[in-house]
Amino acid sequence: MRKKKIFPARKLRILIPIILFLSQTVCAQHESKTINDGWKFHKGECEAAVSTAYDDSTWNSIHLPHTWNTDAYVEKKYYQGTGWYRRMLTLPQSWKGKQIFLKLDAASKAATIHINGKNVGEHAGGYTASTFDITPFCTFGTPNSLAIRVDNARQDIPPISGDFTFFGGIYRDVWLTAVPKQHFHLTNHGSDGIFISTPQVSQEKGTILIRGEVKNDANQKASLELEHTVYNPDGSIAHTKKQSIQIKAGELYSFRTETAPIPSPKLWTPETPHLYRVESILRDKKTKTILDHSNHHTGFRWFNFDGEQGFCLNGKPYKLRGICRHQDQKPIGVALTDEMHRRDMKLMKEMGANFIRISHYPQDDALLEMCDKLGMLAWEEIPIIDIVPDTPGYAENCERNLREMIRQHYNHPSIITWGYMNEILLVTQRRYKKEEELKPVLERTLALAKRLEDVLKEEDTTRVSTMAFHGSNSYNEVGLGSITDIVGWNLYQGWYGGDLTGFERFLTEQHQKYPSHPMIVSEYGAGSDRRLHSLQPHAFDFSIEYQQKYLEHYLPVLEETPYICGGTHWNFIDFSSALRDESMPRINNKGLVYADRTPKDVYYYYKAAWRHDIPVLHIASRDWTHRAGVQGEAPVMLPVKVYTNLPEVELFIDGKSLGKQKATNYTATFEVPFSRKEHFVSAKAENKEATTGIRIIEDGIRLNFTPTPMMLNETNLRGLELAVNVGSHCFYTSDESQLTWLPDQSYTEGSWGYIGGESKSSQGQIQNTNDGPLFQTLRSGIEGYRFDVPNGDYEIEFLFTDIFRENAAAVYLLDRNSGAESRENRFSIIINDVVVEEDFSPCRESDYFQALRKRYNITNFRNKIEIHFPVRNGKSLLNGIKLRKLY
Ligand code: GCB
Ligand code: CA
Repeated sequence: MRKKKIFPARKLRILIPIILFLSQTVCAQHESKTINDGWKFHKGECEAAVSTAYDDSTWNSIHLPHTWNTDAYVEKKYYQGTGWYRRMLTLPQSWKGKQIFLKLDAASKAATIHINGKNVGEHAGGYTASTFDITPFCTFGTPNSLAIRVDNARQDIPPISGDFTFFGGIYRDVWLTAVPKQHFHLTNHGSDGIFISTPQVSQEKGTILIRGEVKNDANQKASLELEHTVYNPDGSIAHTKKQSIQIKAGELYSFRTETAPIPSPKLWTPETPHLYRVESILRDKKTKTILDHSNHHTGFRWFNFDGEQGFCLNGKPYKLRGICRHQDQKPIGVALTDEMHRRDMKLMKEMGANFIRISHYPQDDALLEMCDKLGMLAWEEIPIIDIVPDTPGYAENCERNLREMIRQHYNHPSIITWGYMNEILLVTQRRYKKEEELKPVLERTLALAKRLEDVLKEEDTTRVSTMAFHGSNSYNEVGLGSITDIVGWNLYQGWYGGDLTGFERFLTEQHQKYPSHPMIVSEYGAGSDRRLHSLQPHAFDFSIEYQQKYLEHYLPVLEETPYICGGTHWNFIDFSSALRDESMPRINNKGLVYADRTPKDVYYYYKAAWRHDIPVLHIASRDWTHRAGVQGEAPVMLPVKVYTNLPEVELFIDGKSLGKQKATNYTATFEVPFSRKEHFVSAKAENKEATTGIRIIEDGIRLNFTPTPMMLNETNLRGLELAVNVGSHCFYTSDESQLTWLPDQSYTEGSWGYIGGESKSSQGQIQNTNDGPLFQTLRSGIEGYRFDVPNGDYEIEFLFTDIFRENAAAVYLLDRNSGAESRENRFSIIINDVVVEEDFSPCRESDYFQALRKRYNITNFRNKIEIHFPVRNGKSLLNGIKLRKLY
């Protein structure tokens, strides 16, 4: 047995003071912790909650991060109003004599803090942090009541317009900090009061400039020592500097130290994100006790934007391969954990991106930390969108939010540009058509832009300024184009209007007119819905294949046009936009990944184009797992596309080779014969690897297939369920039943199809169904439908939704259906001369934009089923049809 060591009393007498001394130096420091747990929440106004005695036992128990707006996934009119958060806060006795700070990383849009019934302060701005010195309001050792009123309805705080949900709540961390009376300036616009830059930077040498302020909150002057240490990426010390300072009671002391040149610094690039650590320590001069300390990362890099050459990083041309990123995730809204933000950054990096537009507002520190660490250049902006209102206080709030963003994220080497306006003329021009009405709005827009530009340059001379414009030269005409250092263009040719080639035409024209303007394509994208697939995709059909087609057109233009600095795809994720309808109501589905972050096919297109260090091979239209086709003679030929960065691909169906193809634009497309209920499609390619020689890269997917006969006869009708997405060229697979509805076809003898009419569609949300896209397309003025089927018993189902009502879309939505005809449509339905519905009006039976399904059992004695829709008023219409053989 081991003998227990027992300290003799004499030794203890020596040890105890040492332990006490050590614990004192530790305790003396800056202590920070989250207080995310144990909150109570009440939706609605509740001024009484300020009072210490208020009984919140009926409120909901919640944890932060929290948002009250998960309703935005269901309701267009999501809750915009007030919410209250309450919590008890007991500060340890040992904190007495310290300075206590409360920091909210984000509360949207505005927060008012109350402690023990007293108003501590307010913060206006939903995307930047705010720090309050709560020392005078608190007691130690006994509970303090903390009540925070949050408001997401304020119209004097940006954003007030935009294609995304303004989620309300305290949706990022809340921190409690205790520091000795002398500390860094922790209430400096939500920053930690230290600002690091690299005034000299080249291959040969770099210097680091550390600026900041120290505050003395004591009643007597303080003699302090301030020490900065710079650590090399390998952890060794590159530089230290110490200075003595004296600060009077209650005063702020500004410091500014530049290191000696560090020779041959390791440069920060997205490929080599070398970080130098800067440690700043504040000590008591006499006792050497550490009072405050902080750590930051910085990096050595320089860059340049040029109208002709595009972007240069560390002296070399460098294409910005980027994405825009919103911060929400269905179904939790914006209350994401840090790991979720980090997960997004890893996914973008994995895809090969080197640039992110943090849009349309400042985002979580976790995201910025990852930009630095993973190597992702960044554009960050404040959310001034669509129009500048004349609301009192608005401009001041914009200015403060801009300063906050810059100070809070100043130290991140990843950030290269700050932005402050997005498509600011979009709603402006739509709302004010008359010259005299427009003029004052343009004037205040320009005035605000100039004011913010000055503020930006006052705050930060090391980065450039930017704005994002929608595709109209009017930005240049009114003078906005020349205010910022660089311009971003949000371009949607081939989506909201025009054709795909309009994209490069627009850029060429801009470049010719304004050759000195450095340009980024700050947005481009197309919506997609995994339930919709098409062999002839076109704009606004929301098919997975149109998104592919659109991006396969845009990306090469961005890559191959030297004067374009780069692009940021809109958007990395399918994000929440409560006002949007379209195929997935409440969601803008232009993501490269779905809301749950499962990659869409196009994610792999980018990955193939951008990653050269690893082989990429991906069979596309992957989530089209229930394929269907009309079969003339077996088998049905359907295209299968592969995304790859390897030179050549071989495709197999059920192990049988369909030959090899060279990839162009990172794609290879094969015509594949489908004939069975289940197929296994696989792709193989050779990758030449430096160490191991040739390695075979493979991908494979299992696909279900349902053929529908072109010619209907006795032999092929068994089990027939012929479902047609009338009015559409898209296959639609229901999420709920997995039934695939075929694209419509016009009737030919012996087969089936529509007679007459024209296809029409709407982006309006369809009620009563989760199969919206099926009902959003229809044939208007359809005369009839015909199936040349043999005699027997059948079930026929009709899908109807009247979409012919003017639908006031949100003004910022570039709606394609505005101005749609408004009418009531009434018609009869006759099946094989039997009138099954007389003077039927879909909109009267279940209102406009409501799904309606009608099913009839019939016995066919004529060797065909002939349906007619004689019109009584307006036009006939049909959104879907299904024929099932019963007996
Ligand atoms: C834009 C806006 C962005 C929208 C996007 C879209 O131009 O800047 O906020 O979400 O278009 O999808 O329409
Ligand atoms: Ca349809």
